[in-house]
Amino acid sequence: MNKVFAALSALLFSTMASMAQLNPLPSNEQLEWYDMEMYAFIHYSLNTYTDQEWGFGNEDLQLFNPSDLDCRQWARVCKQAGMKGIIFTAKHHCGFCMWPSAYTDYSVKNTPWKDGHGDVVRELAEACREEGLKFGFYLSPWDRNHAKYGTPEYVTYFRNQLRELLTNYGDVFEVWFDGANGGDGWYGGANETRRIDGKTYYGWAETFGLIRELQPHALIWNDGGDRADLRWVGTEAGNVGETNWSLMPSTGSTTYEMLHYGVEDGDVWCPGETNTSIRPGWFYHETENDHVKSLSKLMDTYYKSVGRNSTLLLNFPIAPNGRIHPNDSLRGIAFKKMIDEVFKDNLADKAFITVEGNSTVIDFGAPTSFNRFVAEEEILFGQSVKKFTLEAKIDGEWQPLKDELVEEGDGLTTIGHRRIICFPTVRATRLRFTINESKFEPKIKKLGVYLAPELTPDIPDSGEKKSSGLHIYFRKPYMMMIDFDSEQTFTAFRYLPPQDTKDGIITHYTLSASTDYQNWTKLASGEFSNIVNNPIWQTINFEPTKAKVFKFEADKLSSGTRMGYSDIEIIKGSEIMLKP
Ligand code: FUL
Repeated sequence: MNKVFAALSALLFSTMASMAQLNPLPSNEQLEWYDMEMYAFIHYSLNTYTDQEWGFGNEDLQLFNPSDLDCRQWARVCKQAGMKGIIFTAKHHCGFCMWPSAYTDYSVKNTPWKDGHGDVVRELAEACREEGLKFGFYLSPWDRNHAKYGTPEYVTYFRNQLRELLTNYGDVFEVWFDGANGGDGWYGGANETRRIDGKTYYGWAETFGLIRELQPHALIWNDGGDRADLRWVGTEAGNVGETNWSLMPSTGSTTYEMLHYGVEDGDVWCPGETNTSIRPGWFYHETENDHVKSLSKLMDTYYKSVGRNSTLLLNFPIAPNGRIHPNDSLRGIAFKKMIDEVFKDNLADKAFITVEGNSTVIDFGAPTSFNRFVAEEEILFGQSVKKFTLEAKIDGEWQPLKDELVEEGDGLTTIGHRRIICFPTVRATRLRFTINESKFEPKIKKLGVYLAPELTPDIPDSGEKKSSGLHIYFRKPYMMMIDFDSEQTFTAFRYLPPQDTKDGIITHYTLSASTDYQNWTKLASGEFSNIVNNPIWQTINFEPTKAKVFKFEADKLSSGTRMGYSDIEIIKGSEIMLKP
């Protein structure tokens, strides 16, 4: 071995060893996981055929008979959308198993699909291997079908299923245990409510042990109990905190703040994975075909996940025919193209770079336009940076830049694996990046400066709607929730009904708001007159109200069973909308 190299490696090892005592470090699997950047969730189950998000556990097995199920199509679409792996709902809360489990009758083996000889998990694992994607699965701990749910016998059943999935389908990169646990369900006909303690009931230490033994390289995502390898970020809206530490305390309960921002002095490396769906729901609903997230929204999600020291787990639901709907696949592919477009040309590569103390100056030599900045820490040594600043030299003056995607402060705090800062386009000769505060000597691996194209509705496949920027989800088919990152003041709510069908048009409504998801204030209720014959924008004005979440309920529909919408807008501030 080259002498200099040997000396350097020895130094590196001793530095790493001494730092390991001070700060926790990521595992090799976690390092590889960051590099995946984006991977897909796939939600598919009996729910797909009952138009539900959560099945009760007694849904008819005869419903599962897709005409055209094609896991290769899923894998191809995901790959083209830039996804490096797929996590599949092998079993959702309804308990229906997408593989022929030996431990239950409630699985594909008793459906008409392939006369009971099919195995979706196998077909998908094989398709992933063929496309060079990693494979992982979601196994819901909560099982609304199982008669013994809530007793120790169920935990044995759960682990038996885990063993099947970990041993029969090749390498698994991630195992996902949903945090939704216990509540009402069919439970073998008992039809009752069962509560369990998600922290203790499943015996996580032993359950994790099984995974470590059978798939030592698999990462465990867990939100219900013992700290695993990856954490939830506290929301399904598609964003993690702009300050995002990859550390957590190894024991104890977690709060939203801990999940969303990580914990600076945590004693274990447990990075946040940002999960969200490409449409409002996790499962497919025909009424959502026009509500696939726009390119702007997906880019915003990318910046607020991959650009904030996290990864993006983006869900693609499967349609009843057994394929990803073209609206989702086209948007997913357009998303990947846009990411490539934004990051194709690193302006820093052609610039002259100097380091002056804690500052790095990127000198472009001539006025240059840019609107994105990227910094990466060498996290092999831990996560260090606590605060930095960015300045652009415009017309001979240093001007401070801030992250335009944050609501408070400048957003220039932690870096970690990758931090992307977005700001309006500036034309500057130089860019100065200064680290003001860090936990220990920081090591920056990469800097980047880019000029992203502006996203406008006229970009093909952009899918822009006013509701694109909102986080909308359904509690029930007639109850829409819209939540915001922070509490804000609002003055009006606007609803554009479906434009090409009368199904789902809301004729009578109730609108409520809350700051804590518990105490609700009714803002308005009433009738949208003549909405069926003239389906135009409807405006509900109300007194300026502080809210974090809105609940929009359909008290009556013109026809159909699920509320529909073409667009939604919520007006902030004191501006009053005029009734159309
Ligand atoms: C949630 C579940 O309850 C949803 O149905 C979905 O699977 C999502 C990814 O996690 O907690």
